[in-house]
Amino acid sequence: MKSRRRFLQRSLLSSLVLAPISNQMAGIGFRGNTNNRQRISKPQVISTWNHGMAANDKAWEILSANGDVLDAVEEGVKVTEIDKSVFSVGLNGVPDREGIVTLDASIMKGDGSCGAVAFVRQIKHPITLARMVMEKTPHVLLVGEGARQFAIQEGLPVEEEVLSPQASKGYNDWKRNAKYKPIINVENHDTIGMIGIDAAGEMAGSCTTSGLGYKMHGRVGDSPIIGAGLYVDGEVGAATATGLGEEVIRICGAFLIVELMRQGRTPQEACEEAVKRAVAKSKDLANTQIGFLALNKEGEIGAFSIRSGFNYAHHDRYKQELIDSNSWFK
Ligand code: SD4
Repeated sequence: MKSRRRFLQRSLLSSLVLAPISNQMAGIGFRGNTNNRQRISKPQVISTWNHGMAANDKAWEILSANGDVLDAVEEGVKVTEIDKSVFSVGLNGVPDREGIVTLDASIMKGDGSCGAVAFVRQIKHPITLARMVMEKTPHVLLVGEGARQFAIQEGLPVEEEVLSPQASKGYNDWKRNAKYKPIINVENHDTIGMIGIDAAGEMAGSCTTSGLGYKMHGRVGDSPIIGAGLYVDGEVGAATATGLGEEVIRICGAFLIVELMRQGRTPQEACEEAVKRAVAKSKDLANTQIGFLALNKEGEIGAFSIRSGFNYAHHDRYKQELIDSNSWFK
């Protein structure tokens, strides 16, 4: 029965793939008003910020070859985790106020399977560790030394704890200027959150970050909290977040967006409503940025942020592009 359904879905997909360009130009496969026309197609992958472009390229290699969407969202963000030019994801990231890089990551499938790690040190690919928590343990979230030990037990490489030259310079400057006080919302809003859908409509998401720069040691943000930084429900859609994690956790951001979509909102409407909620509940609005991305099971996307400047990478079979999100404050 399931394979028949898949076959029918695939057949429908092939007919869309083969639809002549004139049909596409005429609007077939598009939805939305003329200012916000969206191509509705599968597979698709979206991810936060411009480092999402390279991550999407990797994910697309897998999706376009009919690979597993979970592999796509894991392999995609692994590119960012080891990108030496990214200072907000992976071991190259900005440290906490003790000068230590601690990482958070989560991964989730449309059937509700999920895994996460938080406050973990020395692990090159926290997203892979999060997937191992999901697939090899009865748990959802491992933190700190326990997560690191699990990684060692599973044979994941453990890296030496050395700050990159840029991170080290930034840390020393910060110590001089911030006088070692914890500060909220140092500009470091560059978590990668990725959501993918395959040709058959299966969905998965991933989220990985070094978290807020110069955070207090032990601080964990939204990214590894299922329902805050990431949520996927294959019956409805998926959402991910970037920005000040405390404010995202307060409103269960990603879960809220998925539930709003379940109630009939489009991904765009759901992201806008979640931002509205965050703005209303914010403890420090003047210093807060949050960006949300959403994708529903039909393949429609949404994005919205509190302030301008948030962008995201979108890859479908037509092209890859970097898109500026609309925002609450213009
Ligand atoms: C956190 N959401 O730890 C993350 C920070 C970030 O883009 O950079 N988001 O709160």
